[in-house]
Amino acid sequence: MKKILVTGASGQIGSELVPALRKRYGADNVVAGIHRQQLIDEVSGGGPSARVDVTDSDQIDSAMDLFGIDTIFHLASVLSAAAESHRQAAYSVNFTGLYNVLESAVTHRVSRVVVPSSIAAFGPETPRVTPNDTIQKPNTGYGISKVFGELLGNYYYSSVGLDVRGVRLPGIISWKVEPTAGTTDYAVAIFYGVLLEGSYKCYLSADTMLPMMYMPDAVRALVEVAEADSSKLRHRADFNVAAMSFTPDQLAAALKRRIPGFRMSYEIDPVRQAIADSWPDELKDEVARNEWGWSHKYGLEETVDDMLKNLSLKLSVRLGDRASQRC
Ligand code: VAH
Repeated sequence: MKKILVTGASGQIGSELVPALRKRYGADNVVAGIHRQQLIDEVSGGGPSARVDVTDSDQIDSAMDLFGIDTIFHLASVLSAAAESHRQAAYSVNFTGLYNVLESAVTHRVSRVVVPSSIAAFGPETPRVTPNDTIQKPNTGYGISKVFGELLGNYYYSSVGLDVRGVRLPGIISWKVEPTAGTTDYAVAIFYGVLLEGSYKCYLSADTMLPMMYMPDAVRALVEVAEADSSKLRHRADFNVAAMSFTPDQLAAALKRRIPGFRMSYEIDPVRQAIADSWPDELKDEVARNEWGWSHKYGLEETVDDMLKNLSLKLSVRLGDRASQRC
């Protein structure tokens, strides 16, 4: 892995994966691929970037040629809720965009492609506590695109000879860049609500159990699966990785233990509630632990403490002031 391209580098995960890869592989060796959104300063000022609209194979090829890319982390995607209301855009990015990236990788003899999947790759018939290899049948456009990505990634490995890997990520919690139009985003927005308003109105029901992961663990999972010894992998683009599972009510309780005056309320969004209800409660990740040594480091308590510490600094909110406030 000498010259890396990250597509979707302006997104929630890309904004933190790029700096982590630059620290590990050298700032000049990691190209931030962007389409519409702007890069955060840390990414735009920290190394090379390129316009990469994954629906335009010529733009991908140009970036590959210009920088001599040998590894791709393909993060560009239209997320779950947005994909339900913008089907054509989601198809272009999530299906055609993936195909374009894989074909360009073959043409340019790329050594490795990492394509993240998601808990969205599972559906209502999947066991709630979800093993690595089980029935999928997602009922969302985004989830179908994730199964497509897993199957196409495995096909390009087994039949085309391209080394494709991927992990099924839970909902990701982070403080640097807010997620866009996902279903698990409440688990990030709630922290802005607790610090700025002292309250949060949640669009998922209080008992909606979902697998979640703190960003440092997610970035490490993507880097470690990319660096894993190929000879030890029996799976490719379809590894469950887990860290924690919780409900909005459990997250609210953890926040109230730290900020007693915090008020949680609920106004259900039926679209995102239906999406969340189709997803697993918990992922079993012993396959990733056995094949490439995955292990998470952040549980709910560590995540809440680190989020409050960093987000209060980002928002210039004195955490002590919030914590001392009563109802
Ligand atoms: C979403 N945050 O909500 C993304 C993610 C597992 C969920 O794919 O769509």
